[in-house]
Amino acid sequence: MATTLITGGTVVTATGRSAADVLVDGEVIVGVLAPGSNLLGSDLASTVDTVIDATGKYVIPGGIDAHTHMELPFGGTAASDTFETGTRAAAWGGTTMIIDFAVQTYGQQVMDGLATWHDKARGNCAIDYGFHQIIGDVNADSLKAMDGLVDEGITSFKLFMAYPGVFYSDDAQILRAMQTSAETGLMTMMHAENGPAIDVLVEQLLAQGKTDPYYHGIARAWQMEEEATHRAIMLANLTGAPLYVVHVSAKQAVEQLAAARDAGQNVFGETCPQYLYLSLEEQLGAKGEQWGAFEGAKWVCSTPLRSRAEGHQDHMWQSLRTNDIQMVSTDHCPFCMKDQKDLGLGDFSKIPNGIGSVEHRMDLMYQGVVSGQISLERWVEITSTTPARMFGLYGKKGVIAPGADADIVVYDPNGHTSIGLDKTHHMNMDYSAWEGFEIDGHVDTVLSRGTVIVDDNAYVGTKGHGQFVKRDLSQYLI
Ligand code: DUC
Ligand code: ZN
Ligand code: ZN
Repeated sequence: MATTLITGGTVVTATGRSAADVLVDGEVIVGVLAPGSNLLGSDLASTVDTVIDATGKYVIPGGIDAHTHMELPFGGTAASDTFETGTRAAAWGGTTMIIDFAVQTYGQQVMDGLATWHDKARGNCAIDYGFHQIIGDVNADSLKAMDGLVDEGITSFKLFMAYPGVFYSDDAQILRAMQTSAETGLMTMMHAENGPAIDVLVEQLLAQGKTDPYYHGIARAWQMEEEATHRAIMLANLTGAPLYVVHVSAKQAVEQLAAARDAGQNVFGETCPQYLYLSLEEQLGAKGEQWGAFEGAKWVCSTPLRSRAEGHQDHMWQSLRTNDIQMVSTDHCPFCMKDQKDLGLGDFSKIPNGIGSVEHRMDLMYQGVVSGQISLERWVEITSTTPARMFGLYGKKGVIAPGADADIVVYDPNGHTSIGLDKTHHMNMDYSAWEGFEIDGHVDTVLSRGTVIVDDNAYVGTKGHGQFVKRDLSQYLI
């Protein structure tokens, strides 16, 4: 088995940083050594197969993006990244594991939906992957099938309080699914927006001729997110289900989560880079040369980008510092402008919802370290360690420690990354939602289970290297 020594770097974990060398044997980390240690011989560097010089750089556990939608059929089209293109782009950006959402559609058996997702991913991924299970049709069969998910290594499922007629679950269905969650230990993940009420607002806005992407953000008002978040928390409280609210964007929703957490409830929240950096005014309301006011379609996602004037973005950064929000995923759900987003020209409700970010999450969050929003250790925590703990991967993933998979990123704080379509862009999209963002850092080297897959601005990985990872129950419960 090949041995690798990553030497001279600063190992950063969720709890601290230290000068240390990392020894990898095959696919796993076998030692984190004080620099110059003679324990394993006087010149370890000459006895290993490969030495990676990380002098002046950070050595961190690979990113875990716990919320992606590769190839998701949605909005009359399908997310434009396949497992092959999406996981390769993730690798470029220092993410070494994704957890994607397998889908049970209405009328389908849960295990058939899961099998479809295995077929999409198997043999195609550059990095390791797991699945959450979307339950799009809560009924007696699917509730029974949920019992078997843990054995499949699927320890979380997602329900939608939005998208009536597509993925929507009503309160009775949510209650039943949460009862199963409480019994089995499965984490309930919730898309918390009041879909039926949003649909009324959409209809009214369109009838008034308000058809531009900007109105997507008006229809999906923060009250819709706060109300649904509160309702989900109450149903979880009643049933005892652990609850994880996905893509939180409204500060009022955070307050609901914080109050429940303060009261001791197992309630968690994730946000995404778009809710930290982008806004209703600047992006959804954008006007461009090519697309006019339809430019904003590039950033149509749900939950929507929120008003900067209302202070949601600042509040979200603060929530990351205070742990009222525990982690950052992308909700990577890319669509091209041409032939996909443009389905919604003249009707914002027909714009496929989603933004592509899987490639840039680690960089975008590192920029939060540079700008003083979060600490270096918190960066590692919210992008890798907590996702691992939240979704039953910790020990194997999310940490630099003996016995862990050698999913490692060498990150250069003196490097630079310019994000843009003609610069750093490996996602299968015809635009970048992050065009023009400049990052004061750079992903230099990425190892996935001991194999170098990105090195010195080159992808050297292989399709099919990534393996399905069975997950344990959450390790983050209080
Ligand atoms: N939100 C999105 O923006 N895209 C996919 C599904 C979702 O909930
Ligand atoms: Zn969602
Ligand atoms: Zn999603």
